[in-house]
Amino acid sequence: MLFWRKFEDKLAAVYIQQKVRGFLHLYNGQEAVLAGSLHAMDSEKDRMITAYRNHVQPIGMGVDPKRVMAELYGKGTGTSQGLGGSMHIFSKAHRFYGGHGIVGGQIPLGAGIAFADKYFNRDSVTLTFMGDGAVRQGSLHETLNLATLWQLPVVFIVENNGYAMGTSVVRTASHTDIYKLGLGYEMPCSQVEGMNPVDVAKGLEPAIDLARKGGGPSFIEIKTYRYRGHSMSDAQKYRTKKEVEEYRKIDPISQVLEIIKQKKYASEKQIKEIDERVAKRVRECEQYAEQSPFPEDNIMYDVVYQQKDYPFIPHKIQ
Ligand SMILES: Cc1ncc(C[n+]2csc(CCOP(=O)(O)OP(=O)(O)O)c2C)c(N)n1
Ligand SMILES: [Mg+2]
Repeated sequence: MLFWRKFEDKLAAVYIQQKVRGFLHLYNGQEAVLAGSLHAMDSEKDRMITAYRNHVQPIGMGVDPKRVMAELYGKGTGTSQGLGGSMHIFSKAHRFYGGHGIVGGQIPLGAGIAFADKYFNRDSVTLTFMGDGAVRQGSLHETLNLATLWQLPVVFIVENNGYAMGTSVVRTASHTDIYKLGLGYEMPCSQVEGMNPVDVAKGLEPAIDLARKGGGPSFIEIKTYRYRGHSMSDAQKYRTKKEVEEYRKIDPISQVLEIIKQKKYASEKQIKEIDERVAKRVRECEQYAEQSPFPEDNIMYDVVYQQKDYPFIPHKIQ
């Protein structure tokens, strides 16, 4: 979690220097959701799909963080050869399916991936993440209906961080217990505290087990919080500094550090070494991204069209 936090702090810094362009949505504060999920899932076979707040999930799934940083820099060594950018990290090899900028767009795709697993008799489970804003999209309801009907091996996970851009959940929902949306589809559903990875793991394990055993989908709401703005261009007029400070008091990294110290899982010296190792790895990612070349212009013709004789291909830049 510390590495993810520092990795994204670095992204914020290089974004201000305009080395990373476009939008940048950071995950700071929500790390326990990912840490708990990774613990609960089977790292050998399960899959993950999420929205655009997607820099650290692929790292958690095993993608080399250098390649993630290079992708954000738009460099040819990035996960999508620099053509995806911040919102579209993807690695089929690591079973991480993006990275989606259309709010709620990943929800039916997550069910589709689960459909393929069921169809081919594979016992993988797909964790399909979405925000509290995404649950107001019609596609959620179409997907929940079919996922239950077909008993797909998928867990729908709502990361309720309280806001969709600048709009709070209370301003857009007639009821704020988002997990209850699952009741309408007779799907197991529950609400989980999301600032501690242990709570998250315990909340997700039964749902993942059920999906793997053929028991169909679940709908889990995880209560979390983001410290930074929606994206880097957010003046955050919709919330108070005090509110952010209150959540920082239950910061997932501090909570875990406290347990490590109390239970003497690591000495002060070892903790310091971890801090140094994290800082070094982040520096290595930055250097790699800085030193990598931009992709060749022509690559856009090679990556868009599968069909080899597509009419545009002869127009390749000479
Ligand atoms: C279909 C669609 N509508 C609107 C937007 C603009 N938009 C981008 S992010 C966002 C808010 C989504 O909030 P939430 O689902 O809670 O995710 P969070 O950013 O909190 O992680 C909106 C409305 C979009 N990208 N796609
Ligand atoms: Mg949100």
